[in-house]
Amino acid sequence: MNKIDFIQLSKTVSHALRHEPQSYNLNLDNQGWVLLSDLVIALKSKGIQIDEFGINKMVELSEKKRHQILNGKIRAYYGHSVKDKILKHPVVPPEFLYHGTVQNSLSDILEKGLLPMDRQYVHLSIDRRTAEMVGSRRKGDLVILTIRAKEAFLNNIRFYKEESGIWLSGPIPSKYIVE
Ligand code: HQG
Repeated sequence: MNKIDFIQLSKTVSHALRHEPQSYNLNLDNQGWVLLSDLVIALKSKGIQIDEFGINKMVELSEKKRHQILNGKIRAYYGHSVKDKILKHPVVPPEFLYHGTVQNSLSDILEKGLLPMDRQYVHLSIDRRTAEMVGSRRKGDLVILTIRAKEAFLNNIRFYKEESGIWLSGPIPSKYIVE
C-alpha cells in the first residue's frame, strides 16, 4: 500500500470512527473505542482489504495524529459528530488557546460565541501556527482568534486535551474571544 492509499484509508477510518459507525456496523463505546479486529471486518465489508498491521502503519505514518490504537482497540482522538457524547476528562487549559477560522464566520462567532457546529466539541489549537493550518482548510480570508482559555475555565467552561495536541471545549462565549 502506498502513501496515497493510507491517506484515503485514514479518511475512511475517520468517517467510521467520528461520524457514521453504524453504517460500518460498529458500536463506539463511551470513549469512542472499537476493537481493531472489528474495524478490519467493517472495512472488509466496504471492499477495503487491510489487516491490523496495515491500520497500525496508517496511524503511525499519519502526520496529524487523528487516531489512537491501544490494547487491541482504536478510536478517533477528536472530531466526533455521533449522537452519543464521547466522554472526555476536563483539564486546566493554558492561559490562551487559538482558533483558526475565516472572515465570513467572524461576525456570527463574535455574536454567538464559538460553537461546536456539526461536532460534539469546539476544536482549539495550542498555538497560532496550528490554528493557521486549521483555518486554511476553509475558503476565504484567514482569521486567528485568541481564546482567553484560563479565564473561561475559571468561569466553568470545560476544556479537554487530546494526546494528539488538539484541545476541545464546550461552547466559548464571545467575551473570552479576542480578535
Ligand atoms: C466555525 C480538522 C459561525 C468554526 C481540523 C469553523 C481541526 C462558527 C466551523 C478539526 C461558529 C466548524 C476541527 C459560529 C464556530 N458561527 N461559524 N457561532 N462557531 N464556527 O471543521 O475547528 O483534519 O467543525 O470557526 O484540522 O475548523 O479532520 O471545526 O470554521 O483539527 O483531523 O464553524 O478538524 O481536523 O468547522 O476543525 P469544524 P474546525 P482533521
